[in-house]
Amino acid sequence: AWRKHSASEFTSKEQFEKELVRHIETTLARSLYNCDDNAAYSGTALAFRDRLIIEWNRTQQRQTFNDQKRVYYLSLEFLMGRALDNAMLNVGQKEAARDGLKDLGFRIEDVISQEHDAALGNGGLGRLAACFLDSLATLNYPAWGYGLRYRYGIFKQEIIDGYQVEIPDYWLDNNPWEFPRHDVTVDIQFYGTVRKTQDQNGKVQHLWENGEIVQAVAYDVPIPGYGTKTTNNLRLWSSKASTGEFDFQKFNAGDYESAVADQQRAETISAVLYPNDNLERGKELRLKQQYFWCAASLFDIVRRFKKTKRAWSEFPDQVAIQLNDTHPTLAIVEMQRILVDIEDLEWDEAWRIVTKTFGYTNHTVLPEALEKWSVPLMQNLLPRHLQIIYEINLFFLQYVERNFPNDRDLLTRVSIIEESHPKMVRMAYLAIIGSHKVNGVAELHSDLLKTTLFKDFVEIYGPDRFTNVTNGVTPRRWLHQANPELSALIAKKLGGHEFLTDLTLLDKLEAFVDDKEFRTEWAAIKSRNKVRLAQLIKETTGYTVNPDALFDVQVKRIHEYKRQQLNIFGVIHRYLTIKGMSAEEKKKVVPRVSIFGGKAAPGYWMAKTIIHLINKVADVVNKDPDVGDLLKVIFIPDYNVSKAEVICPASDISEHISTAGTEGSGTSNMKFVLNGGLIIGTCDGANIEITREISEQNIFLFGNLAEDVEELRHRHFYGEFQLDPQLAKVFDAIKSNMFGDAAHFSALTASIEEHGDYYLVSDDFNSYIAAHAVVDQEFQNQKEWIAKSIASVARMGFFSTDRVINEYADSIWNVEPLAVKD
Ligand code: 26W
Repeated sequence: AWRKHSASEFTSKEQFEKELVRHIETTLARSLYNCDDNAAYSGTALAFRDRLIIEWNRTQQRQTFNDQKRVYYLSLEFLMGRALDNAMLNVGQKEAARDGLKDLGFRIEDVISQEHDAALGNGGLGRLAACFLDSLATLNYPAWGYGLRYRYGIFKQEIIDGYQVEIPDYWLDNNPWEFPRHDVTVDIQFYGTVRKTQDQNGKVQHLWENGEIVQAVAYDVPIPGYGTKTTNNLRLWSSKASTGEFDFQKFNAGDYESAVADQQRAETISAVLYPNDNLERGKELRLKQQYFWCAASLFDIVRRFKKTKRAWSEFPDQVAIQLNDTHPTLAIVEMQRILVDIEDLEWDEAWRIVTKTFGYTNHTVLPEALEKWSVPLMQNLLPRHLQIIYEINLFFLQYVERNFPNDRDLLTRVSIIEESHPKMVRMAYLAIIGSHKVNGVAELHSDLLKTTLFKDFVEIYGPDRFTNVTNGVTPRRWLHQANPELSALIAKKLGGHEFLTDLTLLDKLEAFVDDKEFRTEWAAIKSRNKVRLAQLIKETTGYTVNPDALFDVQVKRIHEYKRQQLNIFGVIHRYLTIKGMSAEEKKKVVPRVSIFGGKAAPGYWMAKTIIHLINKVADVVNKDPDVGDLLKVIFIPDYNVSKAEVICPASDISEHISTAGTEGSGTSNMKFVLNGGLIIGTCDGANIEITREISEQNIFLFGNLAEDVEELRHRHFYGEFQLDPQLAKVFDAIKSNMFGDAAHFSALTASIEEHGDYYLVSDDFNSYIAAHAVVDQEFQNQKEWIAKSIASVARMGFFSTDRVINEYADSIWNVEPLAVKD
């Protein structure tokens, strides 16, 4: 009954307005007469937050009462983006809010865009975690995310004189979406020593003592499902100095300065997201972050389990923990420590529980991304954990020795400890040994894991421990929210929005591929989305672009393996070609806008050089009267989730052109196709499965295959390298200082010409240029092009994270959704 009287559960414009005004006048203490977009945003957010928190509470009660197995998703990154629009759509009251805001003189789009992105992630892995949370809630799974509450998210990128400049992203001021839980804290220990003793029964015990204690404080973020009452929880930990005795002693001893320094050191743990994508640097603070977050999360999970008073053997029936890459691998060790050192279980029983509980997802095969921690570092920071790792390794190597006698090489290869100087702990191996399932994120990637990186482990454990779960994206944010017009058009044709929760229903669109009126509407929406992107380009770069030109987009983290350099060399080739044309020839050129966006890790010089080159090429090309509207080059600064929501619906083609075998999956490829853009790409990651679904007719594939890469590299190494002649012309142009001092770019050209072209830019250049020629050709037949666009969208049903989550639930977690009645 109390439910009906809940004041904040508005379902009409009038009720929403009442809530909005109440929050503006009382919570924010502002007058309606000096209320700007920002205050309107805060008021609207607070009104929706009230709703979410009511549903959040009910969901938690329901899940506790039901007492079934829960999923815990451990991720060091959650790249959430904005929350308000998502909350409005998932709760189903966006129109009430739109009308209410309009009454008060606001445009809902302006209000929504006041929100600061929650950017607690680098790229693909962090955004995947955010899409998973959306699907978990939408599908009513009892699931929590666990992460770190960084004070600074991924840096903001400015482009100054063509160079990337990093600005700290301090995002927490008046963030209405988090709830501090000052009563939910966990003390976390670092450093110290291990003392071996015996209990009354003579059993050996390990006491980890005299360490430094840091406190973890929980902050909860409600995660609403779409069209359901389920509102799950994302729990982020913030670090704080412990209020324990130890520190008070220092205060009392008058050592004020050192007490304050301790406090600062404690708060530093959750201060900043490491901005490296695919590069592990082995910094102590990063290991501290990992342990702090794993230990706090496990304490929380175990505390919740213990309330149920079940036997420990039932733990894996109540708890599934998924490791998002190796970053949370210490959770495996911490769990074993809790069971053996604190709960007094026998080693073998504890280990059975651990391995049944954990699953590990690998996202990359790049060697420089594989986590290894130095043994001395770990010895110092986590002495007991290192002992446990050695113990796990001992039992594992004994098992291997029993099954593969006298294979010393095998033992050396698979040992968790690499025998280098210093010795290193191989986190991926630890994650495999401590989990019951290991998965890759696209078919090719999972196959490569089995045949290369983890080959020995397939031998040891058999193939069943290894599986594939191809990535997806949430259609709520990446179609409905990002592209409301297309979502509405599809809903009109299919008779409702059911496709948003069953994306395979999109296949019904295929029936309309030949419907002329439908094609016209489809094309008109793409056009308007391009106009919207052109406005963003104008606002962020000052350049005016022609929305009728072919929009060619590559947005993602800047990395040599993703090959933005191939793209910009292709652009230079196009520029030189146009410069060499007669006026007659120019008339046949398809006007193009080449759009780039993405951040480089601050210490990644080659990536920064690529950004610099793109911007210098833009400077020259965009003001060259010989070229005019035939070619424009744009670098959109500070690419992030909210910009992606404008960019993805506006491409004609997008580029997913990694060296074959290097990209785990890619997920923006799915976002672009889902929004009616075609793609040019290599046979890599999920491109291969996208091709299988939408057919080869609808994608522009080029380049060498993964199976040929090793041999090509081998040949380069033995001096058989021949620079592609068209690429040579591009390099000549760069070296002629056409784009400013060539010295700036010499590392980039040399990496190809002189240092073995590891990413096969030259090998793929010719076929890349040829593929673009086909793109130009086909773009001129707009009727066919739109037909391809519609047919592709119709066949994208597979790439929803709803399908992905159901696969994890069935084949890895063994969890059921919780039925929710109204
Ligand atoms: C330790 C440094 C570090 C940081 C981040 C190493 C590795 C990472 C991530 C694994 C990088 C990442 O985001 N990988 C991407 O994950 C996506 C989601 O599965 C895939 O779609 C991308 O192909 C993959 O590059």
